[in-house]
Amino acid sequence: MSQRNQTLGEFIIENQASFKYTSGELSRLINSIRLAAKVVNHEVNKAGLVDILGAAGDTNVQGEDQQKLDVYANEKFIQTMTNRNIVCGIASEEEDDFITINSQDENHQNKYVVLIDPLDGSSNIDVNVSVGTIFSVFRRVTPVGTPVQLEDFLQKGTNQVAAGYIIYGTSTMLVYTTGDGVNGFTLNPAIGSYYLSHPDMKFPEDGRIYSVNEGNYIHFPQGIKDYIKYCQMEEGDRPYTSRYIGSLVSDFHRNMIKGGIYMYPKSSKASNGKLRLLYECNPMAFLAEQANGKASDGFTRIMEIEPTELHQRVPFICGSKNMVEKAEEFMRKTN
Ligand code: P6P
Repeated sequence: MSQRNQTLGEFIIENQASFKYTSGELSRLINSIRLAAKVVNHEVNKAGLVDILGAAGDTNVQGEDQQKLDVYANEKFIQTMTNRNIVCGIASEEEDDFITINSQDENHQNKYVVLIDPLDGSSNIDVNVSVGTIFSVFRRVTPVGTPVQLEDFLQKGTNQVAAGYIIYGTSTMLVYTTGDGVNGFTLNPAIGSYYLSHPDMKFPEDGRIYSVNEGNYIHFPQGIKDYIKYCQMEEGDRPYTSRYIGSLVSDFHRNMIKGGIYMYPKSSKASNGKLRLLYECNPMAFLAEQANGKASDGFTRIMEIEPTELHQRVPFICGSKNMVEKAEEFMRKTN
C-alpha cells in the first residue's frame, strides 16, 4: 500500500507479519495504546479550561471529581490495556508496585508486560506546554498463565519488543518502534484517526541543539560541565543552540527531527539523575537506537543496564550519535 494517508491501523496490519511474534497480541496492544492516547489527548486539550472545569480535587460542573491529569491518564491507559485482555502486568510511574492483570479466563495466555509513564512533564500542563506518555513493552519471562512477577519487569532494555511515546503538542502524535525502525503517526482529531506522517524517523548523526537544565550546572560532574562549555565555544559549527522545554518527550522529538542531544546527568543533588530507567530511559533509548541515535548514562549503553528496582533512576544522555559520543568522551576524560 502506498504510504500516503496510511492509517495506523493499516500500517499495523501491513507490518504485522514482519514482527517476529506475530500473535496479533502486540498489534492489539498498540491499538489499545492508540485508543487511550485519544481519550487522554481530549482531556489534556481541555486542561486549559481548568478554571471553568475545576482543578484537581474540585468537582466540575457535572459534580464529578476533577482528577489530576496524570492520575487520569494513568487510569485510562491501565483501563484500556486491562479491558482488552492483552497484557499480564503493568508498571506505572503513578503506581508504587506493579499491577497484575488476570484475564476473565483462569489460564490466561497474555504474554506482555507494559511499563508506562502516563503523563510525563505534567507540571507543564498548567503553562500550556506539550507533555507526553512514554511506554515500554516486554514479553514476560515467567510461565504464561501464572501471576506476573517482578522479574518480568526488571528486564534489560535490550529485551524490549516495542516502545514509544505520545506527544500532546501542537498536534498529537504516536511515535513507536517494534524493532524495525521508528514511525510517527499524527492524529486527525476531527475523525479520530492517526495517519503515517513521519515514516522511518532518523536522528541526524550530528546536530546543533543541546538540551539540559543549566540551572543545575554547578552540581554537574566535571565531564558534563566541560561538554556544555564545548557546546558554547566559538569554533567550527559551534556555539550550538540551547533548547530545553522541560518535557522529555518534546525535547527528544525535536532533537530526533532536527538533530541534537538531551542530557539529564547525575549531580551532587541527585546521585542517579532524575529520569526513571524502566519507563522513561529504556523506551527512549530503544527509539533512539532504532533511529540511528544513541543513549547512555555517560559510560554504559542504557539498554545494557541491569535493572534492580521498579522506579530506579539513571543518568541519561540521548540523541544524535556523534553528539552523545562527544559527551561520553568528556565524561571519560574526567571521571
Ligand atoms: P527539571 C518532567 O518532570 C521530566 O521527567 C522530563 O520530562 C523533563 O525533561 C525533566 O523531568 C525536567 O526536569 O529538573 O529540569 O525540571
